[in-house]
Amino acid sequence: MNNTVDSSPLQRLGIFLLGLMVFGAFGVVAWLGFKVSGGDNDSNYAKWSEERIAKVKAINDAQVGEIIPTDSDLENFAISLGGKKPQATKKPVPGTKVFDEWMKKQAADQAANAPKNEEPKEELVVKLILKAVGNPPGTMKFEEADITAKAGSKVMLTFENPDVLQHNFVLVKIGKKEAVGALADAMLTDPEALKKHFVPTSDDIIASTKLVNPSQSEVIEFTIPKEPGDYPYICTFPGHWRLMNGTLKVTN
Ligand SMILES: [Cu+2]
Repeated sequence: MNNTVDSSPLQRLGIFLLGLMVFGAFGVVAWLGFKVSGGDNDSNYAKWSEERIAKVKAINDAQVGEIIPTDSDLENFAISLGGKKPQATKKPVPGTKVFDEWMKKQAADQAANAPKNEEPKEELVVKLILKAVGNPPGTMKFEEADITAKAGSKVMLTFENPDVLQHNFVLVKIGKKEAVGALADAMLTDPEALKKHFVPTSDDIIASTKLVNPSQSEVIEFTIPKEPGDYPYICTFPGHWRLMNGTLKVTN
């Protein structure tokens, strides 16, 4: 039996090329379709995302300042409207005129009942505690080598003196420890020194306590400087400041 159709190599090549063309044509059509439709390319995705975000934003913006009514709120309002009562249900349906009126009425009521501009609240007072070292007695040091406070804040500082000597707390401007310390030492010869609680008269002093007796304490209130930095504090009893000093770290 020899009924097979024999084809020449040229015919086979022709069929092969035809197949290749059909395959390629499908590919081109698919690619074109993808391009024309926009496909899932990045620019389209970004555009669609922007549109979605804009829609959500519009919905959110429309709701700002509005109140979400409860079911009973809506029902009571519908009943109060009497003749305008919606027929199908007693509840105003969101999106209807009645519902919008209800929302407006609630917003107006809320605005009318809103508290008037309140008095500005009292500034926050931060409490700080500073102690003289009491053990061993006569150490002439502050227990805290540094304390921290926020620039411009109001502080209530408690200075405790458990020592056997008298001490005070004097806060001075940045870099003025030595200058004020020298004035403190000079008070040894000042007949008014005790009256002044051994606090020198100087523009470099920001805040100070009186001379605090052993086992006593004093509370002072003052405002922390607005400029951040390291503000020294010292005890201005003559001779103490060289040992008895610390740093108030003023931060933003
Ligand atoms: Cu002292």
